[in-house]
Amino acid sequence: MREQLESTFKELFGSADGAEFFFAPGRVNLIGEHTDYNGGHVFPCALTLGTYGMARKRADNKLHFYSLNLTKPGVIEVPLDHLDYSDNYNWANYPLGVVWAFAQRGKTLDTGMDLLIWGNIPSGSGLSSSASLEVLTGLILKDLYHFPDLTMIDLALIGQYSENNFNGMNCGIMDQFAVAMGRKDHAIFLDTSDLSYEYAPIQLADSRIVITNSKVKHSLVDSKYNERREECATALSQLQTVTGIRSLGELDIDTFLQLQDVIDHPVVRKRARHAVCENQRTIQAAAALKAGNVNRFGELMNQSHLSLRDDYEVSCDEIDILVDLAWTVPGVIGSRITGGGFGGCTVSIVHNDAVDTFIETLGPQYQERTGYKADFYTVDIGDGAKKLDAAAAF
Ligand code: GAF
Repeated sequence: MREQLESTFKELFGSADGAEFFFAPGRVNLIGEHTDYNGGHVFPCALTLGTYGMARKRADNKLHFYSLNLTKPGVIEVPLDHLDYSDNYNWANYPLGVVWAFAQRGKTLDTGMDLLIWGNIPSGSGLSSSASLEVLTGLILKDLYHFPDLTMIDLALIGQYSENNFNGMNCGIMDQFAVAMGRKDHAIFLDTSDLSYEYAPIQLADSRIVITNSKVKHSLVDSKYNERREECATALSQLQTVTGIRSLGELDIDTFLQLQDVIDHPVVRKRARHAVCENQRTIQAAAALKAGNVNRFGELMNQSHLSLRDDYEVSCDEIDILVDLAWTVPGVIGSRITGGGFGGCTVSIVHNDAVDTFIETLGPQYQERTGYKADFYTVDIGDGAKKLDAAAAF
């Protein structure tokens, strides 16, 4: 792909002289879903799939964005003195939002930029193609415009800030953090209450991580996500009338069960129960992985799915079919929905010897029952966002 990026860059912007290459991964979350905006723990890892960017400063004040992923591409041009969201900018609202967020932090760009991107994260799959693009843009701006004081965690926070305030999706920090801070063959055990984290080696014995893309993305995902956040905020404020907690993540399960009646709406109570229990499951799952207990890890993944399906109600029929089928395959250690929900992907831990059977069982049966053709990725865990050296091949 490198050659194709170079030749397109030349074609669009005159020459490729002085342009640099960057990469930011996608992510998969192993467990700890919808806990990151509740001060809880998450356990994601960066993928080797991701977004590549080729970029160079311009002499004028124009930002040029171009994606090789679009079937009907075109250069999107935005002047630096009009950093406003526009539906016409489509995907370019993500990099544009990051330029805007840099300016909000006093890091104004002195000139424009040409940015060409290409990515291999399936879009709409819930594997964080938007966070990947945000952190990629942050890294490019840090490098090209010389902002050495910004750390990778700052870039994650800027990405989240731009997604919340420029793109209107009120996400937590998990995705941008995993994309910025990922480490090869490790998951990140992140406490979102204070951003302390630990790298956990992925010790899956004789098993692999398999992602199954349902190819389904239900509408209103962002608004339903924002609605869940509000429900958790309501639960918290009602609990705060009887306890001094600052987030749902501070509660253990017993304390929650004792206090839960203060939450007046049964649906809101269920949402909070998910947030509290999922956080505790994530802590237990990280400990199980550390102790080499992959089966326990799998059980916790399965429980996580049930909670996301029944209490948090962010699954959907197609995803439930995939998970139910996965649970019937011998050698499947755990399987659950991953990411924000309402479609997207499942993540499963599958014994090496069972991977083929897993795909042969789920593929046709899922297609027969839903009409969709699932995609399967037996994934490797990679590093976080980085600048690529001049000779890097991809
Ligand atoms: C989406 C969000 F962007 C994350 O912040 C996180 O809340 C996740 O859904 C659910 O765990 O990916």
